[in-house]
Formats: sequence, C-alpha cells, structure tokens
Amino acid sequence: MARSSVITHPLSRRRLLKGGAALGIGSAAALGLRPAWADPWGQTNTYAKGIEEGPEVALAIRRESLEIDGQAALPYTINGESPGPMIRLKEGQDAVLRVTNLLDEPTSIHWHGLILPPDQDGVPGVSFPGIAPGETFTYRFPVRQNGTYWYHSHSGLQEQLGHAGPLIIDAAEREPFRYDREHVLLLTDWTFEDPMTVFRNLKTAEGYYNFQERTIADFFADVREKGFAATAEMRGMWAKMRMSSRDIADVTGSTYTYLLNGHSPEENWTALFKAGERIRLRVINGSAMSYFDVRIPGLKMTVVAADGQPVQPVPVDEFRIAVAETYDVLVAPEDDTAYTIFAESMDRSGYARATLAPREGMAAEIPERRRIADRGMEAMGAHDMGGMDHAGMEDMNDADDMGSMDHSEMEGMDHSAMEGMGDAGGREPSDGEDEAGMLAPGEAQPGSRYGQAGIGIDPEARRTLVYRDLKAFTPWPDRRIPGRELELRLTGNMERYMWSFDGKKFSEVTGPIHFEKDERLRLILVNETMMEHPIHLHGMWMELENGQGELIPRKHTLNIKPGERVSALITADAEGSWAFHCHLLYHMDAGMFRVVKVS
Ligand SMILES: [Cu+2]
Repeated sequence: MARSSVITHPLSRRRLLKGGAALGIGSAAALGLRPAWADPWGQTNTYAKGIEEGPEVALAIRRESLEIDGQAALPYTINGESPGPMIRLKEGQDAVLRVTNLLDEPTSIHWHGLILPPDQDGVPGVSFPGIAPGETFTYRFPVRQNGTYWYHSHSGLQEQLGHAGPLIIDAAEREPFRYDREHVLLLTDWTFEDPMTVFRNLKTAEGYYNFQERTIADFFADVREKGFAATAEMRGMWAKMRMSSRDIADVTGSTYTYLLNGHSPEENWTALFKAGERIRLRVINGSAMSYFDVRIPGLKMTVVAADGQPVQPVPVDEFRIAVAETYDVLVAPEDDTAYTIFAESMDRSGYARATLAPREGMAAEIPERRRIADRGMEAMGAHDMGGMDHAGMEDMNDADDMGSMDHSEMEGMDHSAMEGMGDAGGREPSDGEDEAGMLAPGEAQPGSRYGQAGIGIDPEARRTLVYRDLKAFTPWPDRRIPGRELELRLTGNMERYMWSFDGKKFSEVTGPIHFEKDERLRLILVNETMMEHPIHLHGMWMELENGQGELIPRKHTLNIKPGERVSALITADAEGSWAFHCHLLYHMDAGMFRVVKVS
C-alpha cells in the first residue's frame, strides 16, 4: 500500500483522472447542460444542491449512479442529489415532510437539532419503526426555532454515503445581526469504499486508515530531544493504552475525499459575492467521522451562531467544527478578489475547499497544510494532571478573565456573580455548592478545557474559536438550579474498536437513561478515551456550562476532548424516548449510543 500518499497529497492519483471529468463538464456546458451547482447567481448559489421550500416538502430517497469528484459513485440521493437539497422552513410553520423510500432497504431521516415531538424525530427503534422500502412516511411538526441545522439518515451507515443535507429555518423575528447575502457550506467525508468494509477494517486492524504512526526514527529524535528515560516512559504509556500518539482520527484522508457542498477541492465550488457585502456563511459539519478546522485566509470571520442558536459575536481567524455541529459566521470582503474557504481535516490528512469570489472561475492560493499533530501529554489534558484543573490554570493567563486572582481565594464565594455574569438571583454564596456539593450553574467543571481549541491548533498562530467564547444573548428561560447530577463516562477500546458509555455498549445495557419529566439536571460527561467525541442529545437542548454563568450557550452537540470533563444543564421537558450518542458514525454503530427516556 502506498503509505506515503496520505501525507503528501491524497488527491494526486485522482488529479490524473480529473482531465476527463473536466472535459465532461465542459462539453455539458457547451450543450447548455450545465450542472445546477455551476449556476453562479440566484438561489442555487446559496447552496450547491438545490432548495426545497417548506412548509410542505416531498423527498425521495434513492441509491443511484452519480459522479463524485469526477469518478463513478453510488451514493444515496435525496431528490436526485447527494448530499441532498437544502430544506428551507420558517419559524412558526407547521412542517409536513413526506419521505418516500425508493431503496430496497429501510431508511429514515432525523432532523438534527430540532425540538419536536418524539415520534417525529426519525430514529428507527427509538422514535418510530423506520421507513420500509416503497413506503412514504409523513413527518409533521411545528417549527418552533430558527437557525442553521441539518438532516440525515439514522439507519445503518447510510449517512456515510451522502444521505444528509442542510436544514435552514428562517427566523420569525429579526435576528441579532444583519447580512446581505448568505451561503450554506455543508462539509462531508465521502468514501468510494463500502461503509461496511470501512467498519470491518476498523474492527479488524487498529489504525487501518492511520498511516501516520510514529516510526523508529521519530523515537530517536525524541531521545535526542527529551532523553531516553522520558521517551521510553512516554512510549510505554502509549503502548499500555493501546493507542498510537497519532490516532487523531480513525478514518482518514486515505479513504476519504472531503467535500464541500458535495464538491471536491479540485472541483472548487464557488460562492459568489460583491465587494462590500456582508455575507453569512452557514457552516454545517455533516461528516460521518471528520472534524474540520475552517478558515478563510485574508478574512476575519465573526461567529454569530452555534448549533443554530445566536451567540454574542466572536471575531476569529479560524474555528474547529466537530462532527454534527453548525456555526454561522459573517464575513465582509472589501476587495474584488478571490478567497479560499479552507476546511482542513483535524488529522491533517486532507481538506475540503471552496472559493469565495466576485466572479466565477477565480481561485485564491490554497494554504499549506499543517503538520500532523501528536497527542502528547498536553492533549491528554486532565488525565495526566492528577486532578489538576488545567482549564483553571489556563484561565489565569487570560487577560479578559480574572487576571491574577486566585480561584482558591474564592472558595465558597459565588463565582458567577464574581465574574460579572449577572445576578445569580441574589442567592446566598453557599447555595448549591455546599449543600449539594455542586458547582454554581454555568460554572466550568474542573477538568474542562474550554479555553483550548484542541489538538493541532497553535493558539499563537491565529485567533481560534474556543468553547469558552460562546456566550448567549440572554439567559435561557429555565433558571432553576439543577436538582441532580448525572455522570456518564465516555469509554472505548481502540484496539477492538469498541465504543461505549460507562464501559457498556448499547447492546449490553438493560434499559434507558431516565430523566424525570420537567426536572432540571446537570449531565457531566467524562471522556476517558484518547479521542474527541461529539456527543448529541435528541429532543432537548444542552446548556454547555462553559463558565459564562447565566449566559452559557445552548447546543445540540458537544465536543468532548480527550481526558476532558464537561457538563451541561438540561431541562427535561420533552416526554418520550430520545437517542443520545456519539455522532462519529462508526462509534455510534460500535455501541456509543443510549436511549434517554423522559417520563
Ligand atoms: Cu465517539
């Protein structure tokens, strides 16, 4: 196997094949048969795969031949497109979504991030039986929110092969920001392999897609740098954990072609603008397994929403988007020039790319890819720090935080009030903390690293979004102090490719996780593995306790870094059964899945 190909350029082989494909597009254009995504202006340019306007939408699911990156492929399609069209709804509508299964296997659509009745959530075996071949299932629900979301299959591994699309909900009232034009940017990871083969490969050979193992040469380089004892100790530690220090992602660019709106980096989908406009980019990570670091060299991006919910503006140069998250950013290009939208996979094995340009056919420079990050002690965070609060230590260095104040002096005091997050309802300092031994609502858990973007990000290189930046505009309605804490460990065995909660795969658990109807609880997630996991709760928001007190952001998907301990507040107001899982597709399938029952 050509092991070096992933490190040099995963597309070099395909580039050779591209000539023919480019000709194909050219001749189609000559015949007036330009593909829809090539249409530069008008609505089709908002998103490359067309729009289905609500409130009534009909979707047909097929498996059919399409070209992806210029090669013959057999994706799942939604109304003939893969990934599927954008569904556009309005807040306040009653959505009617008719999904017809034209496959010879069951299917489903889950509306990711939407608050809706449990039988409309689209998870086979939890919300409904699924959609049988030949059947049409009609989803009906009131649209009670707005923002950038997405939809995808919740059946088997279908999502890996393009069974996903954007779901945009226009706000009933003015949003807290304005813009002149918008583009949807849907990131996916495509493979020409059968996803079942990918899964089998992961189960039979650890690191099958990971050709970035450290070599014996690296070992001696480490010895020179750190000395023999330290190096041997480090190596021993990795061996004991049956992990490689370079397992950043378990499926990589060696099989994946990273797509932006269904198009490969070489196809270079172009999002158009006029100089001086303010543009809203709705970025969705609809990947099965890939995190991306997104930036547009030459443009500042202002983050204005996370997971569909507005946040106070955060100007950044780059943001990491976990699988299943969405971010809305504003950019304001002043010049009549092209910019590269660059989404580098977290493991640096490849990238997705598009161009933001005033005219078609333009391109800007593609940035150099960063080196593969190494999961050293730093990346392991709280685990190695012997219970030390890494995040707390980091807070101290932050100018905008508490300056030189010592947190230990604040014992027993009301942190949220101290940090100017607003009132804490005038309650006594000891409230919550002493009686129940709990942190004040909104306080960051010891062991969290909300001030860090994560592995492979150099905070000195550019301003990168971190979870602690996310701040709501107003407090969320339920101000109750959580009545209890529920702790779940994220567990796994990389070598056997088993992923689980509390050491138990979904097939091994006897019943659902119980939330008491209408209770307010704190969910604590402790990542005991060496990988990031994007944890998704259906049916209810999770208010991420990122240290912003009353103004903590609410999310549907939380990225938990290796070794990290994070928490979220939940109002269990959605009676019924809901899926709760890691959104890495193969982790979910391997058992990192639970049912939450609210009753
Ligand atoms: Cu996972």
